[in-house]
Amino acid sequence: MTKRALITGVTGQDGSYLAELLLSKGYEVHGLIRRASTFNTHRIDHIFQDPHTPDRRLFLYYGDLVSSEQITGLIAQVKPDEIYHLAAQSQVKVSFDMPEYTGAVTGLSTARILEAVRHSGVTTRVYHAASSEMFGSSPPPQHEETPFHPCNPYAVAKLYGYWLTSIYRQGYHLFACNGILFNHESPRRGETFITRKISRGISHIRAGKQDKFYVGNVNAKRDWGYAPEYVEVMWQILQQDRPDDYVIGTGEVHTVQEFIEEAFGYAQLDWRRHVAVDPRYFRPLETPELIADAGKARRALGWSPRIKFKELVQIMVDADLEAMGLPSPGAGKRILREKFGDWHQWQGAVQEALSGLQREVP
Ligand code: NDP
Ligand code: GDR
Repeated sequence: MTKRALITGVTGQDGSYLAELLLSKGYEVHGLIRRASTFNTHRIDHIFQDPHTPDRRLFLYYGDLVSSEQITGLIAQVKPDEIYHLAAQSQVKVSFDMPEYTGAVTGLSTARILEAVRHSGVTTRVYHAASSEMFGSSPPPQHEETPFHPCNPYAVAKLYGYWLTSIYRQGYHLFACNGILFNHESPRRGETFITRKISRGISHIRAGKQDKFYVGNVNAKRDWGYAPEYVEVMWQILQQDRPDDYVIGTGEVHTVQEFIEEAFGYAQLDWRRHVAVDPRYFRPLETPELIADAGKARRALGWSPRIKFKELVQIMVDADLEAMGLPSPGAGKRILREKFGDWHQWQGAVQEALSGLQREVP
C-alpha cells in the first residue's frame, strides 16, 4: 500500500528535502503552500508534477495556517498516514517584531492540526517541528529532560506546540511526536539566517556584487548540522512503535564568529575586510548557547550525524559560489559525493522516480 504524507511548510528548507525523501521512498506526498503574489515554490520546482499527469505522487494545495479552514478539510480528504507539521514563522529576530503573528502561526497552528486530526477520526501519525530554542537560557548540553527557559516569542510559540503535542499524545492517545531539532542548515537555508547570510555574502563578494555585509551578535554559540540528515530523522521518529520526543543535533558547538572565520578562510578571503557588526541585528534577548545531547536518538533510532561543522561550511560555500556561476574550492561537493553519492542524498532517487514528468510551477 502506498503511504500518504501531508507536509505543512513544504516550500521551506526542511519541507523540500522531506518531500524528496518521501517521494524517493514511494510515498504519495501532499503539501500545503501559501498563496503569494510571487512564486514561492523555487525549492520544490524540480519535483513539481503537472496536475494532468497520470499516477502523480506530489499534490499541492493552497492554505494558510493562520486559520483552520483548509487544514481540517484537507486531513479529512487526504487521510494521510503521516503528517509533518513544519510550517512556521521560523525567524527568531522577526518574532520580536511580530510576537502576536508568530504566536498565531508558529504556536496556534499546532492546535489547529491536532484538533483537526482528533475530530477527523483519521488514524495518522503527527510530527511537530519543535526547536532547541525552547531550551533558551538553560545551560548546555540540552537533552529531553532539560528544563525550558525560552528567550524569545518564537521559542514560546514552539513551546506551546510542544506541550500540546505531548498533551494530545497522553490525553487522546494520538501518535504525536516532537522533534526537538537544533540548528540545521544547507544550501536551501533561507537567506536571512546567519549561516546562509555568510555563505551567500561570500559569493556576492567574490562576484564583485558586494564588498561588505553586516551581522549582529557574533558571540552566540550554536550546534549546526546538515538539514537533509535532520529530515531523515523526522521520518524515523514516525516509524517507531511508540510515539516519543527526541533531541537532534551534532553535539559540536561553535560561535557565529567561528563560522565567519571558517567560511572566509575556506573561500580564501579576509573576513576583516568584508564583515562588520551592526547593532540593528542584535536581538532584545539572546539565546546564548545551544549544544545538543542527542544520546536518546542515537540509542533509540541509531541516528548520528555524518556532516559536522567544517564540512557543513564547505558544502554551503561551494553551493553559493556555484549558484553565482563561480568556481568553488570543491571540498564540499566532494564530501557530499563521498557520503551521500550526489549533491544531496536523494536527488538520484527522485529524478528516477519522476523522470519524464513535466516540470512547472503550479
Ligand atoms: P523555513 O522558514 O525554511 O520554512 C517555513 C515554511 O513554513 C515555509 O514553507 C513557509 O512558507 C511556511 N509557512 C510560514 N508561514 C505559514 C503560514 N502562515 N501558512 C502556511 N505555511 C506557512 O523553515 P525550516 O524549513 O528551516 O524549518 C522547518 C520547521 O522546523 C519550522 O517550523 C522551524 O521553526 C522548525 N525548526 C527549524 C530548525 C532549523 O534549524 N531549520 C531548527 C528547529 C526547528 P513560504 O515558503 O511561503 O514562506
Ligand atoms: P536561530 O538562527 O535564531 O538560532 O534560529 P539564526 O541563523 O537566525 O541565528 C543564529 C545566531 O546568529 C546570531 N546572528 C545573526 N542571526 C541572523 N539571522 N542574522 C545576523 O545578521 C546575525 N548576526 C548574528 C543570532 O543572534 C543567533 O544567535 C534558527 C531558526 O531556524 C529557528 O527556526 C530554529 O528553531 C532554531 O534555529 C533552532
